[in-house]
Amino acid sequence: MKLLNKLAAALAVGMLFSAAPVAAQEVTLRAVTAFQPGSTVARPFERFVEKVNAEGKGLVKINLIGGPSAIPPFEIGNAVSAGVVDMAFVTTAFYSNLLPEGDALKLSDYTMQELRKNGGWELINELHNKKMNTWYLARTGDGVPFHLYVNKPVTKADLSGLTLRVTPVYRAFFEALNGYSIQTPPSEVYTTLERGVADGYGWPIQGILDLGWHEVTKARVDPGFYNVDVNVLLNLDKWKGLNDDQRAFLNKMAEWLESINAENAAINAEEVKKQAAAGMTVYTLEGAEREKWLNTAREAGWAQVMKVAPDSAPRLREKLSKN
Ligand code: 173
Repeated sequence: MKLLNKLAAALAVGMLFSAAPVAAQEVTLRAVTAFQPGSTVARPFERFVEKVNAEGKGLVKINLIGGPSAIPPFEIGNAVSAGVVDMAFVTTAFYSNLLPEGDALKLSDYTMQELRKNGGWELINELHNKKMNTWYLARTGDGVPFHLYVNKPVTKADLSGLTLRVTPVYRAFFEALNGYSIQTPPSEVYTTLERGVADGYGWPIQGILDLGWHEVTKARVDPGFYNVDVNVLLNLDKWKGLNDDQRAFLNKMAEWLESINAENAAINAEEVKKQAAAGMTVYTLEGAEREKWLNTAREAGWAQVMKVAPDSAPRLREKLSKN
């Protein structure tokens, strides 16, 4: 009898284990990207999705449901925050309504690898957790500067008389140099330039040609400024609902995604060549004008973070900035 009881108990336990959700059950994450599918800015995330789906079989699958035509770029932060999607590839400039101090990421003087060691990532992630219910999984765009592109000459660190298409990335900087700014999503840049509604726009060094914008752009202003941040965010409840293996796997994939930021220097150099080959010229600011350009970019950027997020700005500057 005792033996039978033991056997029954063992069987029950066995059944319990086999009936319980198996640790290795695959989760499917619905993802959106804020950038034109196939374009240079979107590619790192697309490669990430391919890698996760190839190596995560039985564990994690990403279903990329679309780009900016699925969810407008400035809505993507809300969508991932509310769990309408599980994962988003989006820049902080598109979710400044939820996390105004996200502006500080472009001002970072450290690589993501350094920020993961010096506590910078913890602070960034904590702000994403608390203020927008997301987990900050990874950042691309490290080592990619932004530039001003123009159809009128810029020979000094002075943008008086120019109307410039912006997002929150560039607004404070261009306005500090007396430029007049209008905000549009990337999808409206071409027509804004074609119709002469703007004399120029901000954009990273990468991606001008695949968007066809060289057709409506005469020149680029050098030097570039800031560092692009395009981030992989997960809805925080979704992240917490994953098991340890799934989280560990995604962290490993995130580390890979950030490691390919090292490719950016070579991609940037190629883009410079492509722009020249397409007939775009360059206005290069030098000496005191260059200094003023870069100092204004940095100081106007931090002043803006201080204005919109006085609580977190000093902590962010301490962790992210070398000066
Ligand atoms: O739309 C933009 O100019 C912008 O803010 C941005 C940010 C990161 C990458 C590409 C564009």
